[in-house]
Amino acid sequence: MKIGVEEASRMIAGANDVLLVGHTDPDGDCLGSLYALTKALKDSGKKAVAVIKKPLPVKHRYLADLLAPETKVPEKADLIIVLDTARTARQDFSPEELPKAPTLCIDHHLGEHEEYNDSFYDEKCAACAILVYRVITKLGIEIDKKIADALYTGIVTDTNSFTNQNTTEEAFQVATELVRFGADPGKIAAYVYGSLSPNDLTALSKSLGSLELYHNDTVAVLTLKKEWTCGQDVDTELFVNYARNLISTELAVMIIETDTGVRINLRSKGNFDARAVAVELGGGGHKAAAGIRMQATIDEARAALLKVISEKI
Ligand SMILES: [Mn+2]
Repeated sequence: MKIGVEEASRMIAGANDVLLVGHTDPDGDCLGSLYALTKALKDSGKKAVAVIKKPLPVKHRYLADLLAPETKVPEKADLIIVLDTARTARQDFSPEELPKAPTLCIDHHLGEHEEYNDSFYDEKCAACAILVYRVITKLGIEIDKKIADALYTGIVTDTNSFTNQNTTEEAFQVATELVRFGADPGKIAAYVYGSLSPNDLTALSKSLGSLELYHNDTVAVLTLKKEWTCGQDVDTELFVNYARNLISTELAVMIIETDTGVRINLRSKGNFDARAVAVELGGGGHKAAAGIRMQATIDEARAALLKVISEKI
């Protein structure tokens, strides 16, 4: 059921022992939202624990004091808060791995929120961090510098520095408020965009060499093979933007080979519905930015994607 900020805040105010969980492969918005709400609830005197499965990416290590990878999930909670996803299948910890407790979803994706009894969602909102900002403000909890930095991280990453189609007046307004509360845009940008390793750049250069263009150059596809990553974790989050930034591109596709198949990032300049393509292949997201995971080879994934794109273009 869709609920508003008042009801979401009432649910949180009535709980003393809160467990917070994000989505798999958490991004800056997910991690910033998790960090900010956990710290705000702790500051207000509640027990609040955020659980993540994998270590924080290097670029978000400034959030490490509250977000350490958990191997053991607490056995009890009064309330579970799921952040930045519309689907239980996308949760970093599945419902089966979590204690039984009322669950509140706070999210900004288009999707099947009916899986959650209580969902505070707004798909027009640029970042989940903005919804978390509304909740913290409603609860009357002070936003200190650390919470401000975390929420600002969510907005700046999900809007790609205020350049994506989802960048709204509200995104600027809340970002301005957060800077007033102490968020440091220069420092956050230095971490988020300036933490690449030489291996990341080597992988990027190989990936750029894989560029393929379809449909009169309006569909740009990049791939990243595992053998190009030298066995290391590569920060691929921004690779897809190089394909999007081609003048002719309407839809950019990044296919990344993983241990279990492929991960696919889709970015649209606005005319093409990236989410519609993702949903056909079991993924989800937004009109301008969507993602899919498939148990497939790069060649199989490319063929499946091009088939769906041909039907929709
Ligand atoms: Mn988000």
